[in-house]
Amino acid sequence: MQKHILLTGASGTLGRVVAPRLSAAGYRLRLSDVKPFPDPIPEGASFVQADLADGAAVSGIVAGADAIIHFGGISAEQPFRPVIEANILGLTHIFEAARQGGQRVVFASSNHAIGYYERGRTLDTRDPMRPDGYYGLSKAYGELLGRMMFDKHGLESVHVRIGSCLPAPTEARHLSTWLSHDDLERLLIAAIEAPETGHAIVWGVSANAASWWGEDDAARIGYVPQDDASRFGLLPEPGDAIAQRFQGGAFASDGYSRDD
Ligand code: NAI
Ligand code: 15L
Repeated sequence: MQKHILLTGASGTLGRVVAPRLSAAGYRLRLSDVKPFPDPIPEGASFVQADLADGAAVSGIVAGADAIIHFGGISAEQPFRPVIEANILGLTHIFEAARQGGQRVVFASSNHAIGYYERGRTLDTRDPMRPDGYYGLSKAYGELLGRMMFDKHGLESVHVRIGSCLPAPTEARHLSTWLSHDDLERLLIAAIEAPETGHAIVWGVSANAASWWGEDDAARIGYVPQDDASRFGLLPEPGDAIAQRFQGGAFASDGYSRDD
């Protein structure tokens, strides 16, 4: 039987990439976003406009789904108040609704949960998080919320710490952080189809030769990346010295005020 998947943030950059791919892969999709879906609705899918900050609306879109891919929310550094509404409150509504319905949550976390590690240092997912701003902090909250929901209620979740998901890498940092669209699709399908995930954290990254990110739960959920940014050769290094120093790049230098 076709699985019924709720995809939040469907009208955003990555939502528009994965909606037609997951539909073509045989999933029945409920797309949702606070903004209208700008493309033709894929076959067999439906769209419901909803604000993640509205708990009743979130309960409505989650009801009846088999699993949730949660892309919705603010995806860049912003002041704390808007981040609270969309990311902290919105994500909590998603997990609370999933707790009622028992749906696995696949959460789009971000490399900005660890953005203040220096480049070149190899991390695994057990290294302490070092968010590079309020946005990254909201992703750290999401990963911990998933941890609590599994420990306390047995609710499964897969936290995908996405690097830079783009059609192709465009700058030197992406040689380490790139996630191709094909690998994103592989990763989401693995996260949905894995028989058991518990609380899993997976680097959302392709098999880049220059990766900074090591051990995670990829093998446990069956994610095998196939692309590698190194085939794009040398790329430019934009940004200031702080952006070039930290894994979070421009997010790490945004508002940086240390005198060092
Ligand atoms: P995006 O900003 O293009 O899309 C996010 C969508 O969420 C937008 O369509 C927006 O309208 C919707 N949204 C925002 N606030 C909302 C609210 N209160 N209620 C309902 N919907 C709301 O972001 P993108 O690039 O598509 O990323 C998708 C997810 O992946 C985001 O959670 C982002 O943080 C995460 N991510 C993306 C990366 C990338 O390389 N694109 C890297 C790391 C993480
Ligand atoms: C993210 O978390 C952002 O949502 C995305 O727009 C990119 O900036 C990405 O990280 C990145 O670090 O390249």
